[in-house]
Formats: sequence, C-alpha cells, structure tokens
Amino acid sequence: AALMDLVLGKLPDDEDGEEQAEGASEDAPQRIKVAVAGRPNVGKSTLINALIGEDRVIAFDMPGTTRDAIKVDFEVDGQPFRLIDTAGLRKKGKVFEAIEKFSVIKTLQAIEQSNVVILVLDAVDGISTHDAHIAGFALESGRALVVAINKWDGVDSYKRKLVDNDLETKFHFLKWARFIHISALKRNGLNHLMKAVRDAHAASFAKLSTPKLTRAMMAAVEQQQPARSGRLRPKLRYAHQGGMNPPVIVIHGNSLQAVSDSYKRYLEGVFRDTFDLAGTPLRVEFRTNKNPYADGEDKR
Ligand SMILES: Nc1nc2c(ncn2[C@@H]2O[C@H](COP(=O)(O)OP(=O)(O)OP(=O)(O)O)[C@@H](O)[C@H]2O)c(=O)[nH]1
Ligand SMILES: [Mg+2]
Repeated sequence: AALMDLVLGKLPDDEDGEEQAEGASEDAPQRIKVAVAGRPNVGKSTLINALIGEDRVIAFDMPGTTRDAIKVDFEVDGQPFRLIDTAGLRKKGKVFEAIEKFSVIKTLQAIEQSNVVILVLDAVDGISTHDAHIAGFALESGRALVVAINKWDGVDSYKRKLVDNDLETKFHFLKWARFIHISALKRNGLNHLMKAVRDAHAASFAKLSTPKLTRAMMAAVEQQQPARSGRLRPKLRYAHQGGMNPPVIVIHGNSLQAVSDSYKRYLEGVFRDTFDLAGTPLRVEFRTNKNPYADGEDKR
C-alpha cells in the first residue's frame, strides 16, 4: 500500500467508488475478482481471451498493447469470475512504469481491488527480477496469488529446466503460491490454473475459529517455546481471526513485543499447514495485554 500511496500521491481519485477491496467484508464475494498482471507482452490479454473463449480483449505482439484495466465477467462451472486485464508493468528505479502514464496506476489499483492476482510470466523471454517485483507488490497488497508460467509451448525441455530453476531462486519468497505452466495460445493448463485460482480464493477467505486457532497456537508453542528476550518471556494466550483476504491472525498474550521475527514466521508456517492456507499471504499480529496484574513476568 505504501507504493500505491507513492504512485497515487499527486493524482486525482478517478475510480468508481463501487470497486472497493473486500478485505474487511464478512463473507467471500460471490464473484471472484481476478487481476491478470505481469510485464508487457507476456500474454495477459491472450490468456483472458483463451479463458472466455472469445477475442474480447486485444492481444498483439507489441509491448504496451493493453493501456487500460479492462473488466470481463464470465463463469466456470457456475462460479462467476471477473477478470481484469491490465497494462504490462515495467520497472524503472524504485517505481513501476507503464507505456502510458496512467496505465500503471490502473494496474496497481486493479491488483488492490482484486481478490486473486494471476501473475503471468513469459517462459520464452525468461524470468526477470521485474517479475519478482510485481509479485512483491501483490504480496504487499495482501491479495491471493497464482503464478502462471505462460508460453510453455514455446520452450524446449532444456529451457524448461532453466526457467523452473530460475523460479526457485527468484521466487523463493513465494513458497506458498502455486505455479502453473500454461500456454494461453494453445489453451493448455487453463483448467489447472482456474482450479488454483479458486483454491487461493477459498484460502484467502477462510474462516478460522478462535478455538481451532488457539489450539493450533498452543500446539506450536508446545513444540517450540518463544525465546526469552532480556527479562521478557513472551506468553501466548489465545488467537483469533482479525480479517480476511488476506487472513489476519491476531495473537493475544503478554510481552509479545519480544517475539522474534523467526518465531513469527514459525507460527505462520504452523497456521498455513494446519488450515491449508496455500495461495494466500497470511498476516500474524500480536496484541499484548495491557493489564498490569496479568503481566507479572515483566515486573520482576
Ligand atoms: N508461443 C506463445 N505465444 C503467446 C502465448 N500467449 C501469448 N503469446 C503471444 O505473445 C504476444 C503478446 O500477447 P498479449 O496477450 O498481447 O500480451 P499482454 O501481456 O497482454 O501485453 P500488454 O498488453 O502489452 O501488456 C502475442 O503475440 C501473443 O500471440 C503462448 O502461450 N505461447
Ligand atoms: Mg494486453
């Protein structure tokens, strides 16, 4: 969101108010909003046309073909989707850049307003650090993410290995995301892709009960205690869900400010495994009990 503020800083609010991110809403929205994002020319528009079975958006072998965020509604097996085609993002210095000035803003907005992002990569062109930056933005925005490695028809087995190795090094921070090899042109792998989108969406709107979360947390603590930090011994008491899309898990207790980042990551991993939260970012937050009588450990 920081990047979004940076980009939007000097610009008028031009979007329709209807399109709010639904992170705070009680239930998953009926229609799954999917932003299709990636570098210019990777095949985003081709993918959308392949999914809907019509040539509804313009695809062309020229970077910068799509200038605006275009919405297309369609259904798969009775599940309504809204696909949002976006302009390809380039990276220049610390900010994103598109062929046209306003395209980048529309693209970043489309990501923020979606429930799931399909990040399209180009196997023929190879995996670049720009791809990882776009993934990083999706991650920061909290959206569920599926990575589509497109143009798989255009690479031989040698290049396929190179691409997969590259993905492991450049996308190691996305271990929880699904990676699907597709050919938008030949319409291969599209069922797999949409299944992954539905799973990621379900995970990002998962309902996690307080007793189940607390039980999982207790089991994690039993397995491995949080380390003492100076005179502070963190005490984890219970956990509840603080939000969806992405799921937020709030842990209550004492001296939680002393919990290390690595222990926090350990807890995230436990929650991911326990509740099958593949495909979505996950946030674990700590809330320390302010009651001085309940906080005896700190006083001594
Ligand atoms: N071999 C191969 N070519 C593809 C595939 N998908 C797309 N292409 C080609 O890649 C080129 C770019 O496709 P687009 O769909 O316009 O790409 P885009 O990501 O929408 O590009 P921008 O709108 O400029 O950001 C076109 O020539 C497509 O035919 C694929 O699966 N295999
Ligand atoms: Mg396009």
